[in-house]
Amino acid sequence: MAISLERVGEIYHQPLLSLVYAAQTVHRQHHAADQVQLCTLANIKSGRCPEDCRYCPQSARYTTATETYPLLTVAAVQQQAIAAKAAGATRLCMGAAWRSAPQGAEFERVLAMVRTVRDLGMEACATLGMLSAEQARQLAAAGLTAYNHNLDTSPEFYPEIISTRTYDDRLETLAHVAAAGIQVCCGGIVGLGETDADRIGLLHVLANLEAPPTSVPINALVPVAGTPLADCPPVDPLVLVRTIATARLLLPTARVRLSAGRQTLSESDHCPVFLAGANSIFTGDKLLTTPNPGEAADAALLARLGLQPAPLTQ
Ligand code: SAM
Ligand code: DTB
Ligand code: SF4
Repeated sequence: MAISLERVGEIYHQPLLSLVYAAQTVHRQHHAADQVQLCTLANIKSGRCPEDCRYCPQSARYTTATETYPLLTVAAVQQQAIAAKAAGATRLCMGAAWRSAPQGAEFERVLAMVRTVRDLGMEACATLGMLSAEQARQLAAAGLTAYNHNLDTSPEFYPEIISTRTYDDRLETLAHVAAAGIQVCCGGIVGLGETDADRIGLLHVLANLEAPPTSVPINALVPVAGTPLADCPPVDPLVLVRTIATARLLLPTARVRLSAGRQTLSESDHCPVFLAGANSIFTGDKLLTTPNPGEAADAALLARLGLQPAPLTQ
């Protein structure tokens, strides 16, 4: 059932405590209250990306201190998956700085990576840029659990952030992913200079996708020196809370992932975000290229809040 933009705005703008209470109520109807899914990122191909996403340290258009390297070997990714699993992660998300997934030997190697991660008994997610329908089918056949492809912000604000591809390009790949039977992982970023209306616009699109996302990463911008958004002010943690609570209410059964940007959130800042319905995080000391809290800090966070790592569900 389609939900109107106006209704999403009403949900988002209600008094914060009422919003969080409603989100937590819905959360408890569909999820274990004190469990959080642990996912780990592997940057399988770093930097030199032809796209111009203004937030991204991996775009070739900007001069950043980011390490660049070509596609890793299957063995290297297997090692990362084993280490992530030993640290409690149940999902490995493999990211590549491509505009579109390549054809040929490199794509075959990615398929082998997916099979390797699945053979370890982990969920496998990939984010490789745009996909053809055939590539989506091949990833599905290799056992890919989910494909991450973010819409980032509202359709109106999108051209201010990325000029080298369109919102419709993104929607097309999401349709290929869904048609292949792969779970859709799709979310966005807060702190890009967008307004409440843009956050509402993104959430409205996500809630009305033909195949709604089963996981929704909400990133807080990590400002990186050399990118056009390097000087964006830090996002208000309560904006993050409002965005996540609205996502929880619109997509009750999805995993809502508190993604990039946790490094600058205190333990106390994390608490209302989980209360708002976030039930997944990225663990490890690195995201793709930027720092993340790391194993010891996250173990302390989970212990302090009494949260348990969620067991594998499939
Ligand atoms: N190149 C592929 C693509 O863009 O779809 C996959 C990798 S890309 C780095 C994955 C996502 O990371 C982006 O869609 C964006 O939402 C997020 N991201 C990238 N840089 C970020 C930053 N500095 N802060 C927060 N999120 C970021
Ligand atoms: C997502 O939404 N966030 C992750 C994952 N999907 C691929 C990536 C965050 C990247 C943050 C910036 C960096 O470390 O390069
Ligand atoms: Fe490339 Fe993805 Fe970064 Fe955009 S977000 S520049 S597509 S790696």
